[in-house]
Amino acid sequence: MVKKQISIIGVPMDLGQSRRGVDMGPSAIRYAGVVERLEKLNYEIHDMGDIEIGRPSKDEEVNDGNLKYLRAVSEASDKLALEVNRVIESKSFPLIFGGDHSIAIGTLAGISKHYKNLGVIWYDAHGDLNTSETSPSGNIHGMPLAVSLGIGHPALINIAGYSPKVRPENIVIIGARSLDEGERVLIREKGIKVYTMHEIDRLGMTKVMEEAVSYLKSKTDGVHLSLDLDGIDPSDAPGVGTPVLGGISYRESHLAMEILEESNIITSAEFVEVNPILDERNKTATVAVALMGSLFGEKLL
Ligand code: EXY
Ligand code: MN
Ligand code: MN
Ligand code: MN
Repeated sequence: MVKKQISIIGVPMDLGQSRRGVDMGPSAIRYAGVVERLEKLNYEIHDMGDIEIGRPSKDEEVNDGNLKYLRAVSEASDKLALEVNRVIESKSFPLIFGGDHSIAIGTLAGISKHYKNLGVIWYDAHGDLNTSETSPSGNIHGMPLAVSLGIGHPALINIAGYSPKVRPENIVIIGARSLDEGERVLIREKGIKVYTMHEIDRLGMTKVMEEAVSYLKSKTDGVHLSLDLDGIDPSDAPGVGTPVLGGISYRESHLAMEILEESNIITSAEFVEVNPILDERNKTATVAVALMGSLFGEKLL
């Protein structure tokens, strides 16, 4: 039997936000035993190592309007898109480790051209739908979903030479509990499907995930899971740069991954925002790896 292939790409990116340390996320996730865990599930794992990220000087921080480290983020996105593209061409499943969430710009640029109708599940406390005009911080990690819709600076939206990467009706956001005003406007304007913590509490995670799967399944030919560890409650995932109280529990997240695994719709995934400097004994990376276990089919019995 040919083993299913997974290719890991690490992206030690910390320039999309203001708290150093998230560049060590890929190491922390590897240290938490991801390769061994997935090998046990009978996958053949190719660890492609890390993308090289430029180290710009501090004065490059604000170099284009309200977009911190625009050039460095754009260059890294280009590199990541090329690498992800290569992985898909080799018929392997791309599994990307962040780094901050700005890396999703490059991930989606590498993935989307391989699908007619890519779906995206954005598991996150935030919408990541800001632009330089609406962002309160200038941090690009608050913008990648808008960028992927084709809204934002040309140096970000045109990575890999095409835009947009995803249609608004193919996106489901899960776990939102911190949205800026501009993001709310965009969600309404574009009709993006959002399950906030309110819906998760009210309907339960089973119903939320079943609805999300059936919403995407019929109209997409591939679905990317972009999982920001800050979607999970800070009591379970403390090692993130922008924690928000009242999040999804560890158990609910396992259930969500199990339902995704059963649905068989996920064709690529990334786990981002793990910051070992802010963590408690690598707890957040360990949570990330445990969730990957469920996503790839781990069963107790
Ligand atoms: N909405 C805020 C901003 O744009 O600055 C916070 C964004 C945090 C983004 C995190 C990674 O998901
Ligand atoms: Mn995010
Ligand atoms: Mn977030
Ligand atoms: Mn379970």
